[in-house]
Amino acid sequence: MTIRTAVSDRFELITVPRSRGVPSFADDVARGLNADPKQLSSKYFYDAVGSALFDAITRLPEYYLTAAEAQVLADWGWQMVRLLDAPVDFLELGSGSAIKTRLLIGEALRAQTQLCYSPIDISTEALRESSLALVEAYPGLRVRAYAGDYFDVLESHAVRLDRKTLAMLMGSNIGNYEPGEGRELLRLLGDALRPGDGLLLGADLKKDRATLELAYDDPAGVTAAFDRNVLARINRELNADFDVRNFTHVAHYDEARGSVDSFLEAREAAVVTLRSLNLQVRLAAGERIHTESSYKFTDDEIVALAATGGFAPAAAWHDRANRFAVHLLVRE
Ligand code: AVI
Repeated sequence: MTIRTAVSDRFELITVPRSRGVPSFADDVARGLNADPKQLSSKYFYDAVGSALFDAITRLPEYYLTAAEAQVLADWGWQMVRLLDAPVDFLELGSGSAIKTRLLIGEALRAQTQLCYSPIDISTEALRESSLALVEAYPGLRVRAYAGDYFDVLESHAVRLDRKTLAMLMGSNIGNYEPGEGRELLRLLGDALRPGDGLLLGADLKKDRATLELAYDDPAGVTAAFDRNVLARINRELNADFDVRNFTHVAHYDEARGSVDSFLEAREAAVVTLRSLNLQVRLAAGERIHTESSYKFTDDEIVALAATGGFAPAAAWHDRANRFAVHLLVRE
């Protein structure tokens, strides 16, 4: 059952609950720490502290992805919103970084007088904050926001699209899904759209190991703090006693899989108690917990992935240093 709230006359918030059978944070953590090798899902990075640390990451010179994508949008956004023929509405997976979303909204409102923007985000608070700021900034904008997990929202068929739609999956978010999950997400997105609708897909390009590993292990230690925060979150929410300082952040580019993998490596052997889960976990010295995969792509791989959702390539743009790609794909 979805819950609709009219926050203002131009901002409606639709809450989509978790579907049954989806594991909770506690179940996922228990399963991941009992697994061999140990793992924690990167989706749990983003509590309030983790989101603030990720924000700081996007401003680091080593984490070039955000600036590179912003440059592509600044250079080519005018073309992106016009290639589908106005008027369009936007559907974004993610509540949108202020700068990038505003760039495209601004461009669209130069080409048409009205725009409906539908962000989907797990965080109701992030949605509320960014949506209120957007309707205030743009008189021609209406926001219909969906609070929930991308998969739950798309599977619930709660998304209402009245006009031709340009969907957006930006910021290399697709890179955090294992390939099978990424294909499933694109299939669901393809199902939600109609033939002729578009998808802007922002993905990081394959490149040399040194650049990639530095982007995910900055010398100032912000990414290390971001990674370790997941253990602090487990301590806070599941009454556990990880000694966070015993874990070193490791980023390794696995060239065969095309993924930068992040791990937390125990310096010394440890026994951790998770009281809420009634669970004890043993780690050997040097043992790693896998915390994130960040996949990198070639242009051909992006096109092949999008094809699984029924999308055909229409146009693609790179930043001036060829580090990051934004593809426009059209639902067939
Ligand atoms: C959100 N996501 C696309 C980021 C990435 O590049 O995989 C998360 C991140 N992890 C470490 N640094 C940034």
